[in-house]
Amino acid sequence: MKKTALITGATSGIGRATAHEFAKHGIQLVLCGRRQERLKTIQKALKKQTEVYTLNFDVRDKNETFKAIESLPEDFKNIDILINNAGNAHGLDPIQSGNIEDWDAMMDINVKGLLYVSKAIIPKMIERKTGHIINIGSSAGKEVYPKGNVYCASKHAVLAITEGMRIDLNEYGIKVCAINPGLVETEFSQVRFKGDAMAENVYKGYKALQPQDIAEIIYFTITRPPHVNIADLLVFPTAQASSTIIKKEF
Ligand code: NDP
Ligand code: 8X3
Repeated sequence: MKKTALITGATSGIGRATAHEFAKHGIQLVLCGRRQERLKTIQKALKKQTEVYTLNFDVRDKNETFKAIESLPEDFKNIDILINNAGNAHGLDPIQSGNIEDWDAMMDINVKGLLYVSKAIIPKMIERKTGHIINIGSSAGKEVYPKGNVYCASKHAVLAITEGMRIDLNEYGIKVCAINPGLVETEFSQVRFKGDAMAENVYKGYKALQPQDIAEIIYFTITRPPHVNIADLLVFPTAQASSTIIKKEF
C-alpha cells in the first residue's frame, strides 16, 4: 500500500529535495511551510509522480499547527512517515550580544515547533502501532561552536527529544531517528545572516553537502527492513571534519 509522508519545511533546501526524492518513489506527500506559492509550485511539479496535499502554517503557532493537521482529508490523515525538518539558525553572535528575537525564533521553531507537529501526529501512529519519525538535527546538536550557542542548544534539544521519543514510542513499534548533517548548501545561511552577502562565503572553497545528498539518506533510512532502525546519523561533507575544521581551497 502507498505510504504517506508529512514533511515540514518542504518549501526549500533539504525538505524540498526530500519531497522530490519521495515523489520519485511514489510516496504520497503532505508538504508544509509558510510560503504558500512555493508549496503550490512544488505540488504542481510533483503531481505526475504522486498525490500531494499542501498545508500552509507556521510551526511556531500551536493552534494553527493543530488545526492544519486536523484538517487533512481522510486519504492523507494516516501519516506513516513524519519528517520534522522545518528550522533555521537566526544570527551568529557571541552569547553576550545575542539578539533575543533570534533566540526566541530558534527555540520556538526548531524545538517547540517540532514538538507541536509531533504531538499532532503521534496519537494516530500509536493507534495504528506503526510509524517512522525522522528529526533533522545537526552536527550542531553534537558539538557547540563559537557563536553557535543558542542554535546549538536548539539542536542538542532535538537530539534529546529524539532519544526521548524513541524510548517512549518503543512499545508501539514506531521508529525514531535523528539525521544530523554538517554544512548543506541551502537557504540556511541566507536566513541565518538575514540576506547579508556574508551568506555566500559559507559554501565557498569546498564542496558542501547538497540537499539531494540528505534526501537520499532520508530515503535510505525509511526503506530499511521493519527490524532495522537507523537511530542517529551524522553526515559531513568530506571537506568538513568538525563544526570548525573545514578544508578550504582558494
Ligand atoms: P532552508 O532555509 O533552505 O529551509 C528551511 C525550511 O524550514 C523552509 O522550508 C522553511 O519554510 C521552513 N521553516 C522555517 N521556519 C518555519 C516556520 N516558522 N514555520 C514553518 N516552516 C518553517 O534550510 P535547510 O533546508 O538547510 O534546513 C532544514 C533543516 O536542516 C533545519 O532544521 C536546519 O536546522 C537543518 N540543518 C541544516 C543544515 C545546513 O547546513 N543547511 C545543516 C544541519 C541541519 P517557510 O519559510 O516556507 O516556512
Ligand atoms: C547547520 C550546520 O554548522 O551551520 O546545522 O551549524 S552549522
